Amino acid sequence: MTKSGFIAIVGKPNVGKSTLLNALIGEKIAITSPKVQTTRFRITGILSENENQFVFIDTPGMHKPYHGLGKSMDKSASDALLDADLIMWVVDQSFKKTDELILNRIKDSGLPVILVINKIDELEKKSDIDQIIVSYLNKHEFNEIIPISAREQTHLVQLKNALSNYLIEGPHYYPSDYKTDQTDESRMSEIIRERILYYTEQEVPHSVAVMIESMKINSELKTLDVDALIIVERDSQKGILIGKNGEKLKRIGTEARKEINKIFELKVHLSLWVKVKKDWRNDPSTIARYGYGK
Ligand SMILES: Nc1nc2c(ncn2[C@@H]2O[C@H](COP(=O)(O)OP(=O)(O)O)[C@@H](O)[C@H]2O)c(=O)[nH]1
Ligand SMILES: [Mg+2]
Repeated sequence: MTKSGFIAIVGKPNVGKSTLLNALIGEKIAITSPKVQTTRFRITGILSENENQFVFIDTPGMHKPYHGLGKSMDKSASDALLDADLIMWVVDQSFKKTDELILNRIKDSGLPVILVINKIDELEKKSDIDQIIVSYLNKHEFNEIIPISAREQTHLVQLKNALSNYLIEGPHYYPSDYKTDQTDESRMSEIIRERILYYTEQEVPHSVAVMIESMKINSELKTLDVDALIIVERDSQKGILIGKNGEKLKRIGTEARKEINKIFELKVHLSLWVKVKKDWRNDPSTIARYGYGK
């Protein structure tokens, strides 16, 4: 009998939700970075193993939003709970007052919750893990509590076994070789954005949107020609992105292309363009157009 389930991955920004998704699927499905609020919309990663199909929903971190984009990010995180069969709450430290927002939402959902303590590779002693566990124990009746390291891929088998107990008998939702419901355009623009996050600081990473303007197969050269548009909020940010003699933008383009080539079978030619669109993060139509409003 086959089993499947939608598993919402929730947690604060930066606890390692997207890293965990990629580790579980074994491919870069969602981009990751040390900067908060890297993930802007929900991303599905699908893992089919024998009779089990896990449909993971990676979400932007749940947080109190300050601008239009933040509101849409927080909403997509809480909406993910509506479609889920079970919740994986990822944390990387002891319970804090700021965890109450998430705690209340998972309680309201009434769904089974697996608490995942991530980044145990950073802890020095086993008793540090116990201390974190204890701080959550009286907050909720968790169905399971599992310490892992997404980065080092420790205890992921235990985690999958635990999750499989909460899958629901029935047909699989997706073909078994299907890994994500993201479009190719979305995966490419996210990879470009990941490189931008890596090379920029402060406001710039948060002010950037990337859109694939065109994709054309060049049958002579057997390449895929991709034009991508990078949108920023201010002229000064455009200058920072392009860099001296265009060097930074060139580096971003080269590294993004290499990553894209790993995923897609065709060799990619990538052209990047930068445009200023003032205050786009507060403009609902722009947020929707860049795919963050869904
Ligand atoms: N040491 C350590 N770092 C991790 C682990 N998992 C994720 N990280 C790092 O935490 C940061 C945030 O990760 P990300 O997956 O983008 O977090 P998200 O915002 O929750 O999706 C990145 O720098 C990751 O490399 C882990 O198991 N151990
Ligand atoms: Mg993320």
